[in-house]
Amino acid sequence: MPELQLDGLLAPSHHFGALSFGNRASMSNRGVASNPRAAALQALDKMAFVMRLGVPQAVLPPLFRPDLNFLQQCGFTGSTEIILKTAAAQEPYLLSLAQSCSFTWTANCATCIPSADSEDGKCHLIAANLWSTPHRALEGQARADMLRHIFSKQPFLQVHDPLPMSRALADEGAANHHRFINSETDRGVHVFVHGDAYGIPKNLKAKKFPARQNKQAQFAVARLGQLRSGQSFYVTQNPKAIDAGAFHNDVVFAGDHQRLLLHESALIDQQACQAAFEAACPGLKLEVVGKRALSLEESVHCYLFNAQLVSNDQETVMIVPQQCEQSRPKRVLDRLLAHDFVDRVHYLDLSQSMQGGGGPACLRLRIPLTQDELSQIPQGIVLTEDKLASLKQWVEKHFRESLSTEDLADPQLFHETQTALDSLTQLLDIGSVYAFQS
Ligand code: SUG
Repeated sequence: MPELQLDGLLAPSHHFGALSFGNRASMSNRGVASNPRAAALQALDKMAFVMRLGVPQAVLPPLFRPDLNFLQQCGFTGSTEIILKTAAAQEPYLLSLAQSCSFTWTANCATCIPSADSEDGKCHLIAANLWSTPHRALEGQARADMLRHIFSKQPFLQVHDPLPMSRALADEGAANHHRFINSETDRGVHVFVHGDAYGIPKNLKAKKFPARQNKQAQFAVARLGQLRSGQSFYVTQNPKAIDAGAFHNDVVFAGDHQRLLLHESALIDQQACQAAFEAACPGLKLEVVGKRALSLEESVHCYLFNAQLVSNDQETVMIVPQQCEQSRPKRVLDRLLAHDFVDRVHYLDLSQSMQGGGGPACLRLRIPLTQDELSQIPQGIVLTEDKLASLKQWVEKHFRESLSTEDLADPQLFHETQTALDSLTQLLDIGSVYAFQS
């Protein structure tokens, strides 16, 4: 099954709001000016690299920001200009939430149960509610609506609304989900990783930072996606990893359908989990990195485990952030090459995303599709060389090179965003998506 890589585009209000408690990069960039243009171009460079390997690559349009509805629900009234100005003066934090572009980390937008693994033979995308952080909690329903709009003519694909907004069902999408393939049956083997669960013993709970993924949410996701029974594991994140800043499992766990790379402190009962994964996926290439080679803190700093693994007929490439070029992570990567875990390592500058705590794998949602399903994906969102050139021009025309938190109330930024998103929907040929277009 080919795997579509769906990457989210940014909106012009990309900024560092220090909005994610437990995400060390986010917490340490409070007040730092962002570069929305560089952020969008860096994300496009990654997509270009993947596309040129021959891997199907598509783009997901941004959500509209600011979320004016949210600000209105918080009691701000009047014209857009007045709402922005009053919110900036009285509640700059709420304005930052409303202007957040964290939806760019598309791994969090949904969990995919592909048609090969579902009872009804449909591909299911279950949008995540992102309950755990106040800014990301504003994304879920809007993402579901957008996915439904884009895939409205694809009857093989069903988009589900996010789970109810409740701590008991906190869900962060594919960042805590992995799919292997059993090479003997060709069926998917799903691994759901949670940090919280109803009745979880105290010693399995993170102490310093919140666990964002709830196990009951993952049971619900599997039910909604009609996941065939007998193909899934529900395993627990090591609280030490969460407390070290691995707020999502994909900060310490990477792989593809036949490879797994993980930190030795990623999971509870890790030895038993590894044995179970190996039994379920004969031929699984498994690499465990010990804390002596790379501590949890170093892993969270360089995001080596947030590698995006992509393959074509010739090679498997591991895309990692350029922070991994430092000597200790590089030594780990050199060892992986020596073990033939992958054929090549590609270092990329994703500094703007990394400042928000997002690496290569965070930026994409994997959607395994049959060839037939893939051929039905709306061509407007599929990346080609021509579309890439147009998207680069679009970014250069509409995105600023510097944005501070004070700029978030600038009415001009609001107008720039409207113009940018209006022209994007034309460029991608996806009709009217945003409320202001209707
Ligand atoms: O949810 N950062 C995101 C990073 C998400 C990374 N995704 C995966 N690991 N799959 C988050 O914490 C930072 C926003 C800010 O500080 O302005 C932020 O939302």
